[in-house]
Amino acid sequence: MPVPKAELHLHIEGTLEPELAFALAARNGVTLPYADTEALREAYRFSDLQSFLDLYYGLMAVLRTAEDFTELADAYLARAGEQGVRHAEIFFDPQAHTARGVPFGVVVEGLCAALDRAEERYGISTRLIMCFLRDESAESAMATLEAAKPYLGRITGVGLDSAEVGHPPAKFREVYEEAARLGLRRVAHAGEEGPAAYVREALDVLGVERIDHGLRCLEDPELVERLARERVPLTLCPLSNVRLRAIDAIGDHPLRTMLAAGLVATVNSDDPAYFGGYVEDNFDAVRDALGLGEEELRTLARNSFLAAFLEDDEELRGR
Ligand code: ES4
Ligand code: ZN
Repeated sequence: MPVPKAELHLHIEGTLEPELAFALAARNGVTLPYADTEALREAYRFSDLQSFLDLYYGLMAVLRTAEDFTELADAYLARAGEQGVRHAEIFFDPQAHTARGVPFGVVVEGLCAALDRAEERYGISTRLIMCFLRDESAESAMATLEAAKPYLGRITGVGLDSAEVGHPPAKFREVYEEAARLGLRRVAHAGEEGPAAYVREALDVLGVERIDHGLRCLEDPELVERLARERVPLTLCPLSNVRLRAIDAIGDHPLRTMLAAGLVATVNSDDPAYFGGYVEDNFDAVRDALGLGEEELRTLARNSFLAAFLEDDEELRGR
């Protein structure tokens, strides 16, 4: 039985498995530039973040209707339940859909139809976090936040994802200020491919409560000390780091060093359909490669509930 855990770094579009992609393509009359699911899987050999993002955004062409988003989310939640997930904070990329003519409301209503049944069907509580694409303009992010206003009852927070290098957190200062005024929780990807300085900037300029990835914080000992002291959770994604070549091999993952430094590390799956495994597969991979014991695995699971945007009573149930 997998240990009960919260998943805090999961892009719903990154759960699109090749079989569902082809089924949706057929249903929606979309032609994919791959002969079949096998040919598509063959293309999942990434050299860096951008090479992944190009394929990831391309494949989203098959997601068109609210039902498509419902099916996508329901398939993820079913698998997450099998992997011990009791709480999931789910990222989505509204701009990747609105840019293709799929309205914000269609995406949110589609996702929520699945999320609303998750507690009853799979025993999973859920939250939605909308991410801004950092390689798009701050104006586009602000317009997306504006488009979200009718749906804020369903959205817990904002995040920042996509191509990191050259798009520092400070570019989105005003957007995050407005998000805070609206009562939204704040997170951001930082230190995945970008430098430790981006992690610092996400904390100081955007006021984020968690850092997604944060791997490169290790290049700045003072920052590591601060993250540990302030108990800022890091949502690590070990299999993602290997597939996107942030590290050479799973055995090189610095998770052990991070735990020893007192960092509130969590283990998550990022884009499981693309990176070779869901969250328990990530736990298994680091356990086997780094020789983690029961104690460390329990700490990781406990950290996931501590780092979640849950109310106190919900957090206790999770543990
Ligand atoms: C992402 Cl692994 C990763 N990094 C940044 N942005 C993303 N969006 C989806 N997956
Ligand atoms: Zn991510």
